[in-house]
Amino acid sequence: MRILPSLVLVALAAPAFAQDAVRTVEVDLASFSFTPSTIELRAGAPIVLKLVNTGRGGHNFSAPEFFAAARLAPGQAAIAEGTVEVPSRQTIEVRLTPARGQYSLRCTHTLQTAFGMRGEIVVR
Ligand SMILES: [Cu+2]
Repeated sequence: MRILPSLVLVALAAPAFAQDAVRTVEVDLASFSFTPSTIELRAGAPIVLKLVNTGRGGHNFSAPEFFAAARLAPGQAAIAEGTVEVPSRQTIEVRLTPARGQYSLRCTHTLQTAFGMRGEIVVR
C-alpha cells in the first residue's frame, strides 16, 4: 500500500502522460474543403487542433465565435480575428479547450466560402 502514492506521482509528473491525455484533432484544408467538414469536440476537454494544409494554395481556418469561447493554452500565439492562416503544405497546431456550442467555420480567402470551403464545429 505504501508504494501506491509515489507511483501515482511519477505518472502525473511524466510528460508522456500529459501528452497522452490531450487528444489531437486533425483537420485537413484543401481547395476547397475542410476534412472533416463537421468537427465534433468534447466541451472542457483540452485538444491540439492540428490544421494541415495539403494543397498548393494558402487557406485559413476562420471560426471567430469558436476561438472567442474557447480557452487557449498559455503561451499560445494570438489568433487574429478568430482566424488561423495555414500556408500551403504547412501544419499549424493550436492548443485549446473548447466550450460547448455550435460554431460555423470557413475559409475567408476570396470566394472560397462560396466554393464550399466551410464547415461546422460542434462541441458537446
Ligand atoms: Cu481556402
